[in-house]
Amino acid sequence: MLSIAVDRVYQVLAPDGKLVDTPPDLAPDRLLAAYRWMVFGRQFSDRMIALQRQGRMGTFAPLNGQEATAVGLALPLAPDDWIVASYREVLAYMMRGVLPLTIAQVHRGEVGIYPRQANCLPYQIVLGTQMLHAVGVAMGIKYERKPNVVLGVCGDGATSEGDFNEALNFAGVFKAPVVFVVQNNGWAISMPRSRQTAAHAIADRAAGFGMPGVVVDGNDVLAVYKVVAEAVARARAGEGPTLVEAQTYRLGAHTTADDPKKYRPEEELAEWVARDPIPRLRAYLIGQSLLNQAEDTHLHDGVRAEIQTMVDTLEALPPQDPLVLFDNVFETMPPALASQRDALRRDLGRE
Ligand SMILES: Cc1ncc(C[n+]2csc(CCOP(=O)(O)OP(=O)(O)O)c2C)c(N)n1
Ligand SMILES: [Mg+2]
Repeated sequence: MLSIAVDRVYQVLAPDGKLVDTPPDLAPDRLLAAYRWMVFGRQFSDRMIALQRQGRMGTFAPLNGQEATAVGLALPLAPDDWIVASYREVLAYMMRGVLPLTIAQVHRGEVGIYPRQANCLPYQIVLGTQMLHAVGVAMGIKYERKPNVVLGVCGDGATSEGDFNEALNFAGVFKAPVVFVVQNNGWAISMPRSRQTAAHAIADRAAGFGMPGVVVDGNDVLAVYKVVAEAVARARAGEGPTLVEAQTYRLGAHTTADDPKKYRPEEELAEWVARDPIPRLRAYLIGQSLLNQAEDTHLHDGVRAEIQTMVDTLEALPPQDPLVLFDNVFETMPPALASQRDALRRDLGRE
């Protein structure tokens, strides 16, 4: 079993940044890097929303408010571990080496290629499917007797999909080296968490799959790190999967095509603004003398400049050749797809 109790929401940092439990053994440079990634995620998300509003970007799913979960789950992984996730976790993918430019390209409707060494499968939009892929990768690792672990990540809504349940059941039976993380942000578009399961907590469902379940404060990056690190160590030691429920909240809309004011109470948002993960970690870092105001301003400016360079690069790219759509899917293209590609080529006037 895990050392962390299941019957409460595990926390290391209170919302004011004060310690309520032992912090993880993370060197100052890693703590600062985690903070910078969280700031990066917030600014990236804000910029993507602004670009979409200006007609310069396609639909985007903001991650504002969920930065601590994305960063906390990626932080304990070894380079050869894997993350198999969904549209809300692009920040975790960037930490693995997927370029923000690539993520932006994908959201503009282009084909984006992840570096092989990032060990991320293309993020899924078909809810819950990625949990099966995660278990598949984990079983491959097990057969090959490699020492690696897979993180499968989905939202609270995805837990109602058959795929989620099949994935956890199979992983439990075969002790796949996988950690399941549910980003419970309280909502699946306009559907509240209470409609996904009658269980008290999503993590309580772990018992039915024969694995431990933990509830963690998803707005506390140190707590997410500790819980995921322990679950990863279990999986690596051959002890099987764990279900981690990270309780968080999306401060913004489901996507740029949604208006949460139509279905979410204003007071709920205010409650979660007070638990914002970024000021929480900043208060801790300042309290530990690892960051001061001038350094924080400098860090924010550096992130802003990096994102501006990314946008400039993106907008200077030549239009992508539509035929790229057919590449990178099959090692040997099946005849049906080849004939579709040829038809498009003819339509484009390129005999
Ligand atoms: C199988 C499937 N059904 C429905 C949808 C439409 N859809 C897209 S996002 C979403 C809500 C997902 O909620 P949740 O799993 O909690 O993730 P969140 O968006 O909150 O991160 C729905 C219903 C989909 N993408 N895939
Ligand atoms: Mg959700």
